[in-house]
Amino acid sequence: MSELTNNVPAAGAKYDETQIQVLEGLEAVRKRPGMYIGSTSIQGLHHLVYEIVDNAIDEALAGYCRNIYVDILPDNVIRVRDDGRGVPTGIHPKMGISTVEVVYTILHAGGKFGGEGYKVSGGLHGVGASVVNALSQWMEVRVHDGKNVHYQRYLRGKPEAAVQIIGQTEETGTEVTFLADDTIFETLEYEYDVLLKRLREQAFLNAGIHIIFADRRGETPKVSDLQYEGGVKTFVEYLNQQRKSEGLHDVIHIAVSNENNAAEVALQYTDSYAPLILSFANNINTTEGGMHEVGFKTALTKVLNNYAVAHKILKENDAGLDGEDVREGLTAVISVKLTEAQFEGQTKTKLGNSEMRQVVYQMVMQKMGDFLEENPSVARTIIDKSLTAQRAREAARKAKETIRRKTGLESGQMPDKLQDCNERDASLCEIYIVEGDSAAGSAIQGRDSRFQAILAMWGKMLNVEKVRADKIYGNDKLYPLIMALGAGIGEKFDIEKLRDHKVIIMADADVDGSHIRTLLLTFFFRYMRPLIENGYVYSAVPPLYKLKKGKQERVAYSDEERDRISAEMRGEGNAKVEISRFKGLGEMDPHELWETTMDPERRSLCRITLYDAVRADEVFSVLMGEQVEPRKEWIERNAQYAVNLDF
Ligand code: TSJ
Repeated sequence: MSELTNNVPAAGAKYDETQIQVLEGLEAVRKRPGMYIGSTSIQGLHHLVYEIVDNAIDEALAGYCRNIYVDILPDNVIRVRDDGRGVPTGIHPKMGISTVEVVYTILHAGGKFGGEGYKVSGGLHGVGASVVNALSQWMEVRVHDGKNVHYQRYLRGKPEAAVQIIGQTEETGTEVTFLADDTIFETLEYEYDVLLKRLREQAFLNAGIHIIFADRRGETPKVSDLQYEGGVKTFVEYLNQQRKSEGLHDVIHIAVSNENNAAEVALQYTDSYAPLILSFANNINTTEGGMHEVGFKTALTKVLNNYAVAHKILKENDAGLDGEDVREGLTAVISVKLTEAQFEGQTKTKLGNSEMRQVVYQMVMQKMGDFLEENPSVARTIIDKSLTAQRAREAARKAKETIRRKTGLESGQMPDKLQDCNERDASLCEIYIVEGDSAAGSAIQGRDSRFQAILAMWGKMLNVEKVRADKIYGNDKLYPLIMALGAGIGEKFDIEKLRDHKVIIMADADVDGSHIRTLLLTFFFRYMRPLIENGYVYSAVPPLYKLKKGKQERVAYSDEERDRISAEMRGEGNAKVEISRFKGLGEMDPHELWETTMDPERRSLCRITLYDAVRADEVFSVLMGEQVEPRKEWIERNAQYAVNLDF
């Protein structure tokens, strides 16, 4: 009772019941936060923001709110504000206390008191404001109802006092401010780019919504103004711009809706080869796909085959276009909204409602069919692209066969460019992928050949985003790499056969080095994804500076470290320290390279993991823009001297 003595119960008996519910609810959430927000990692932390913002988006979808302000304040305090109706401030009929307090303290209270209309947004777990409150050191809510400002503050979910009027106002809206609980979360440091990606997605999916997102932690605020009248159509244009693909026609947009559900698709074929299909159900990114995606893919294949046959582009006896053919270079966004969405799958991001397969299928058959008839030149462009893909698929199959026979892709013969190591237990082996012949030369001489293999790469690496699979197998850069790793590629990739459990990319710390790293990572992501998922890919961290004082020599991996070491070396006597910059790996002698970059006792390595493997799935090319980046995780020694590798 003690914490709540400030409250004035509106109806005594009810208040007691409510209190018990509150305390039990809070305890459950704080005891097992993962059950409510997935995890207590940075992803869980970001979920707190999504949960709150989703409430404001619901208000916007209900037609009562135009602007949503999201701010990261200094010390990682989050503030979300909308100009909607404001959470109702009256006494809740069932609970007997202010509805505001009900929303923020009772588990699953969100939405239940709301009126008609279906609630379509809702975070991954859709748990509501009370969960965020329970997981916050403190939270404050201010509701403007056009007359009064109602205020309540909570500590770890418990109200400090009853809802109070703290001022007058002519505006309406809800403002929530909170500081996540550092005894629950691994980190409180929000990543602006990650939040931005999700907020932008919401702005695309809910055309016209205006989200103003600002990071006010640093000296100069970073502000993004997100509003897209074109909705998913603009989303597709944005994706293509991000993945540097040229659209072959204007974006096609189709939509249907009835009282129970709504579906829309925007799509555009591009000059790229990989497909990029993003699907959403109730604004949640369904990375595992589901019924809406199945309906889309089935219908797209069928409607294009129907068109090709009807217009005699395909003859009766010709092989039909298959799914892969009609998706080559396609960028599409599928968005469905429905009541009672069922989310399935490992990460609960697969839509299970089977009625949505039919809804999307019917829509695509009908509306895409009509579109093709009305736009014969676009239809021709799409069919031609698919036919080319079909021929390439056939050619790729043959190429793979030939190369397999010619080069013994399955024979285990090692390429010339590989200097192998002696050890054969993969868990103890490392392979350095080294750019440039002189750097490779130093690496070969400097390495510990018992467990370190060196693969030399030279010249321009293939950008696998820009070619079809058949070009990969015979490529003179990739083929030795595939052979050296020994695990095959694509669907046949077998992590059990991998020959080295540390695959270390060693490239210069400059723009060219960064480019090579990006190309290699793109290749790994597209064709050897388990390599990244298992955490086997690393980036070597060469030093940036050499410091000399007489006979004494040291190296530094960052500007800060350079300054610190230089001060140390100078010592009391202010002796002269010569500082020089390493120009590149190529100019290091073997011994130097070993000591600074390859010796497990002294080097640093940066492990490449996907920041969020699930979300990254189909969007690596977008990722490789500057959206969500693979997490840079510093391991082994020197963890504190993080150098910006600029992926
Ligand atoms: F998450 C949250 F609850 F903390 C929260 C809610 C956070 C933010 C930033 C905004 C909101 C919110 C809730 N904005 N607008 C609303 N609207 C209502 O709660 C509301 C208002 C009136 C009526 C009605 O039927 O009259 C119904 C609802 C759901």
